[in-house]
Amino acid sequence: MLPKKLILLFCAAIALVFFASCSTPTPTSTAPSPTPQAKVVDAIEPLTVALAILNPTEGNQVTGSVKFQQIENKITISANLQGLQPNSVHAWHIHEFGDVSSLDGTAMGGHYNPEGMLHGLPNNPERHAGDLGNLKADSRGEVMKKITVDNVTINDTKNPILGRGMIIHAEADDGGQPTGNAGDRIAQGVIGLPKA
Ligand SMILES: [Cu+2]
Ligand SMILES: [Zn+2]
Repeated sequence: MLPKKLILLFCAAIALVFFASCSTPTPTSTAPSPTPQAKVVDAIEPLTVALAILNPTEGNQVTGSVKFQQIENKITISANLQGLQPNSVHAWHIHEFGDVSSLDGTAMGGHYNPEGMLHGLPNNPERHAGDLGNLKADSRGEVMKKITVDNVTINDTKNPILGRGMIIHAEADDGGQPTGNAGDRIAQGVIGLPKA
């Protein structure tokens, strides 16, 4: 038979362990947790496609999309728009910011111009990188137009356009300074990554 004193001591020890384990959060592991390893990718993974879905600014009805397809150093830009006045002509530009937070499109900033050029039409080597010239609507107020340029890339080092803004204007671009006298911004969209 164990002495009473020893039994009491044993019970006290058990109680102590029990309370200690209840009150102290138990670490899940005593070993230091491994540092999560970031996936290593190239600084620039070149993309070949981008898409801007255009929505009308306040008081306008123009909708559509602009697709960008890059093959080596050339980008084909395809506009597909609806809701314009029949046979009307409209400037289209890439603007600095892909920011649709203003109802009139002004949060998109000025023409995308990383090279510090003057404004111009696409046949002029002196032009903003974002100067795409004009679109002409057909008799139903629709546009299907493709142009190919070599002064921008989707996300490469030369004038990358991903994340910037696509704007359709109320008037034609006459090539004049500083921005072609193209009037209000009637549709806007962010140049982003398409799902497919
Ligand atoms: Cu513009
Ligand atoms: Zn311009």
